[in-house]
Amino acid sequence: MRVMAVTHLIINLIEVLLLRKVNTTNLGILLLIQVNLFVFCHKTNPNPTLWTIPVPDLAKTTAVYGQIQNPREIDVSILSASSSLYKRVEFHTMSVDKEGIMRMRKWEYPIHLKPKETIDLERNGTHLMLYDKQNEKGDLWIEIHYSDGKTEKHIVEIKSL
Ligand SMILES: [Cu+2]
Repeated sequence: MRVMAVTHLIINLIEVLLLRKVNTTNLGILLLIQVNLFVFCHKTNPNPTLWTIPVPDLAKTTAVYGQIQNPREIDVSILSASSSLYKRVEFHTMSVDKEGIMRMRKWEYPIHLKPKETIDLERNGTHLMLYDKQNEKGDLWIEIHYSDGKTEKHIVEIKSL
């Protein structure tokens, strides 16, 4: 992503030079745009906060655990989630029914989060459910799409228990 931001900078500089519009204001604005781009490109969470366990190659679904946090000072909603290797991502909650059996229930979007609220995803508790495996190879990551337009990318760590 750093390479991408640098490429943007070079392309923009060439454009400005070709148009002979170089002055300090233009350069200042350009620099500001590039800094923003750079920050935007670095939204990937550096510390894996989500994890899963290895599943057999034939398995089409898997569950993901960990934490998803709203770092904002304001309310926000999760509108949807997507994954690199799976077609569909759902939030599931677990609850005990009248017969005393643990059941998974789909937590419908939008999922509301208060300021600084954290969703704990744990085994036998709320979790992410990934459906319809599309690819066998590659890193597993999940993108969370928020109501404020931001997308958060989480690399999912594979933990063997
Ligand atoms: Cu589930």
